[in-house]
Amino acid sequence: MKRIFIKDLLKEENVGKEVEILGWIYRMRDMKDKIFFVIRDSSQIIQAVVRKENVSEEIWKKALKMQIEGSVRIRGIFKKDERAPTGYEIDVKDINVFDFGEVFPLKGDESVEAIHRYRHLWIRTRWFSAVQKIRHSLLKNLREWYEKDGWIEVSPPILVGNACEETTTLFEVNYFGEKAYLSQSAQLYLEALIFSLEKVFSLTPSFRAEKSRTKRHLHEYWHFEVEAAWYDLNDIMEVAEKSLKYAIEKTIEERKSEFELLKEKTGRNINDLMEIVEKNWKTITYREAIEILEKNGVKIKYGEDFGADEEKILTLQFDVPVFVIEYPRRIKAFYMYDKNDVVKNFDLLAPEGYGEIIGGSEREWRYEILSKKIKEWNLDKLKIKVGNEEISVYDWYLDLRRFGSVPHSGFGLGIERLLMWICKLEHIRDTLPFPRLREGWLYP
Ligand code: NSS
Repeated sequence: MKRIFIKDLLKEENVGKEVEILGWIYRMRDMKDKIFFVIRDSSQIIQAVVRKENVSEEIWKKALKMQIEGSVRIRGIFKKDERAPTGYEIDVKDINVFDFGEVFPLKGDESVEAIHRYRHLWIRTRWFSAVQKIRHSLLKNLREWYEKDGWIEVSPPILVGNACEETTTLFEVNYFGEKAYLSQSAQLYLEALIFSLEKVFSLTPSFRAEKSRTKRHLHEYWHFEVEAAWYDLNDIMEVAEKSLKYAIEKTIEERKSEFELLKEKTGRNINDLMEIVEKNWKTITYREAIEILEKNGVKIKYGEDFGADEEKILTLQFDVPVFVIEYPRRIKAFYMYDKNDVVKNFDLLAPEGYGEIIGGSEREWRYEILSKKIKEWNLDKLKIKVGNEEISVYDWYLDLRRFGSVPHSGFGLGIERLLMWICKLEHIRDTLPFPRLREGWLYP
């Protein structure tokens, strides 16, 4: 008999048929002369009833010995039952046990620490599986938008010799006696690739060693980055808005039942997301953002960066994602295009209090100005040996401005930040099976 997924079994046309499923015991209830199991596979759950009078003593004994998460093949008659959790049940004729299972250590109401200890088992939780399926669809649909729009996916390195963002948040690695780092961003490499491919993107892990322990910081996260020749700030903001809207809308269509499951856990309502996708997103300047914060009683001065608290207040003023543009040049990265004392950049803040999910900018493509900025940021002092030569680690990056430089722009999207908002999660750790959160989170 061919194996069938529970999701595909749950159909009127199968009523009365003998069926066979593979799965794990999700719940069980012993009623003396019957045992109610709920079986789960990767697709759905179904009730399975073992009636003492219907099965051999051997099967009855097996059923009694089963533990939560034990693994089985079950054969029986598929029936309609409105009281069952998914509307149908299997009247069991035979059970084939792969593993009875030991007493499962998780009950479902554990503390964060207890879950961490057993995270490798906790990830079987159904709502977590729903998050992973939504993640899969979001990534697929993002890629799809860029593919349709003519972008090329490339594979930049993770082991790198220089910083893209702040040097203070690098993880150091020993590269055959040389100092190397884990990449914070593929941006500089993507910039090198636009001169031949023009529109490129990559999906890579990025690493940040910052000590902050917030609900939205990981030390390892998945970074979706895009870079395009001839694009200015407005062009690249349009790309961000269009591609996100496409990916979110399509994911909602494809993952209705996962969102249904999630709604009970996190309260995410897909109608709210659809409304956000249908509206135009907002743009404000950094200066306007400061004014909004001041009006809301926040003590902040022009020139200071926003933390999670400030971003939260800002996002609550709007019912759509908001692009904050033109930050003071001193609080942003050296590679951003100078426009007087601000840079041509944007942060995209997700609504409902979530805050930054994208950081992007038009890049400084003028050789003289970039060269000066690298000195001003003290980055010219960083050297690397290439053959017998000792050169500045940013020399190759400056070369890009010496041989056919063009205006160009790009951004980086934090996949876990996006997923956290889409799923309405409270903490970023539940976007990944094995999050790297802080010391002690290398297990499992
Ligand atoms: O530091 S960023 O704001 N920008 C860059 O790295 C650029 N070099 C990207 C580019 O233009 N190609 O990070 C971009 C995004 C940010 O908006 C967050 O969504 C995410 O990366 N991000 C993080 N997610 C989770 N945890 C941490 N620690 C984190 N840091 C950034």
